[in-house]
Parts: sequence; structure tokens; C-alpha cells
Amino acid sequence: MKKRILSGIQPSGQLHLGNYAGAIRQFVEMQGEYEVYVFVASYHALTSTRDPEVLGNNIRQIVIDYIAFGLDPKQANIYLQHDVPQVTELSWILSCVCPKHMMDKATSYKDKTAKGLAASIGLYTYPILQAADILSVDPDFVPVGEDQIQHIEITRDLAQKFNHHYGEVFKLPAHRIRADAGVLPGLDGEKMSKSYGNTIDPFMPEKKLRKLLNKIVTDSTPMEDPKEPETCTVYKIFKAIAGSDDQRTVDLANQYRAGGMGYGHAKKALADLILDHFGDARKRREELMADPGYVEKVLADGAAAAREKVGEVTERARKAVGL
Ligand code: AQP
Repeated sequence: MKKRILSGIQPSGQLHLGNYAGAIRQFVEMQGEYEVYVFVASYHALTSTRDPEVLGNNIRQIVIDYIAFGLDPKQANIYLQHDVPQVTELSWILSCVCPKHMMDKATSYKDKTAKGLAASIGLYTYPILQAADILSVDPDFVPVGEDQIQHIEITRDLAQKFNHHYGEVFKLPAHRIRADAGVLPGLDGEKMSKSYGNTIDPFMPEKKLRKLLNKIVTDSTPMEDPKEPETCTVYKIFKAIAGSDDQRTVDLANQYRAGGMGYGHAKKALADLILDHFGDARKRREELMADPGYVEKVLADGAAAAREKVGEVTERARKAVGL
């Protein structure tokens, strides 16, 4: 029997290279070999998005982009979190075994409120809802970016606490990180993040994309001097997309170290790489945008599969607690 994976992304803005490098690329690589559940974390996005129209558009766009990036609806169950409302029931059940200090320790709440997000209870407890999302389909692995490791550990802790008290109800999943992905920096060198306004969208029109890449913050080393690639945001992004062993990455690193190369040149190389790497995805996205019926069908099928599996797990949890 195939092992199962689950992961999701919040529709809190346009998907970016960080989401691709840390998460989506893994989903695509694992489909076929694994049973795949990938969802759009619409309830989670309520912690940051208060405009209903924006939220609706983001949700639809993420589904289109998942498929454009290479997720195959024939091999992956793609669904919307709010089409499977039992996850919120599981979230409540888990919140009743979650000690408050577990949430106090979660770093993303501090990071996000420090960046100006409203300090809501939803944001504070979102790792519990995330645990419910994950545990609800009994996955073996959760492919995520490095920044999410703490949340997968919280998920395991909560499952263990629940199982310890009520018996073996939840399966303990492991996180899966892509070997050389790391946390991708954004235009300002901080973690690339939808809500930080520092993202690179690989689907942007070419001219806009090139202009945007010119904004990546670099240091002031003069053109003729040697430069250190590993501390440069442009190079880090290039390496994450092309791969560390790719000849183009090796050549670019050599150019940095040799001197005589300006950052403008590296930014141009990055733009060329993105346009090349995502060439097929960009075309597929155009086609999908013109076919809303297909996207609806994918979501209906995905929701049906997810509801069946989540229903089973919810029933187990209900019984265990005495409901
Ligand atoms: N910069 C990144 N580098 C590597 N992986 C990343 N991920 C996000 N940013 C990077 C991975 O993408 C998946 C989706 O994450 P999410 O949208 O559910 O939440 P997030 O991690 O908080 O992503 P963002 O873009 O930063 O969204 P906002 O700004 O709304 O919080 C996860 O697997 C994550 O690791």
C-alpha cells in the first residue's frame, strides 16, 4: 500500500518561489509514489485576510497554481479546507488536550504579530487547527518548508497527548524537508513570505519580473571585487531553483568569486533561470485560467475523497472521547 502525504498552503496572497521551493516542489516530486492530499488552507487565511473578495480570488488562484506547478489532479486529492468542516471539529477536540504553554512557545505567532498581523485568538491557536488538518487524514509524511518544522512537532506532541489519554487514535506523522531547500529569502533578505511584501511570483509578466528582481537587496561590494555567493540573496534564490549541483549554479558561484561581475548580471541570470524553469508552468496556468469548469471539477473530486478519509478519523476521535 502506498504511504500517504498531506500538506497545505494558506491563500493569504499569491504563491511565491519560497512556497514552491519549500513545499510545492516536494508535492509534485512525491505524487505517484505516495497517496497525496493537498489542500488550500482557507480557514487559516482568515487570520490575515479580512477582504472576502480577495480571499475568494486567492483561493481560486492557489488551486490553479498548484496544478500549473505540476500537481496532477489524477494523482493528488486537491481540496479546500472549508469543504471538509470536520477538521474544525477535530481542532476543537485537540484544543481540549493542548496545554496553553504549547501555543506560547510557537514562534510564528510572535513573528507574525511583530510584522503587524492582528493578534487574534485564531492566529494564536492556528498550530492546533494545523494539527487537525494533518492528523485528519492519517498521513505518514508532511512535506513542508523548514519554517514549519516546529508546527509538525506540535502536531506530534498533541497527537501523543491525545493518544496517551484516549488510546491510539491518531497516527504520528513525520515532517519531510527537501534536502537543499532551506528557508528561501525574499527581496529584502528576510524569509520570503506572502504577508511580508517581499515575494517573487514566478508567474509575473516577464518585464515586471525582471524589474522586480532588480529590487533584490545586495551589498555594496564594487563590481570588480570578488563576492561571496553564499551570503547573497540573488545567489541563494538561484541555487534553490536550479539546484546546488546544477552547472549553472556552479558557474554563477565561480563568477561571484572571480570578481568583475556586478549584481545586475546575477539578477539577469536569475530572471532567465526563472523564465526557463517555469516556462511550462506559465503556459499551463494561462490555459487553466481560461477553464474554470475544470478547476471546479478537480475541487469537487478532491473534497469527496478528503471528506471520506477525514470522516473516518473524526469518527474515531469522537468515539474515543465519548461523543
Ligand atoms: N520562504 C520560504 N522558504 C521555504 N519554504 C517556505 N514556505 C513558505 N515560505 C517559505 C513553505 O510554504 C508552505 C506554505 O506555507 P503557508 O502559506 O501555509 O504559511 P507560511 O509558511 O507562513 O507561508 P508564507 O508565504 O510565509 O505565508 P504567510 O505570509 O501568509 O504566513 C509551507 O510548507 C512553508 O514551509
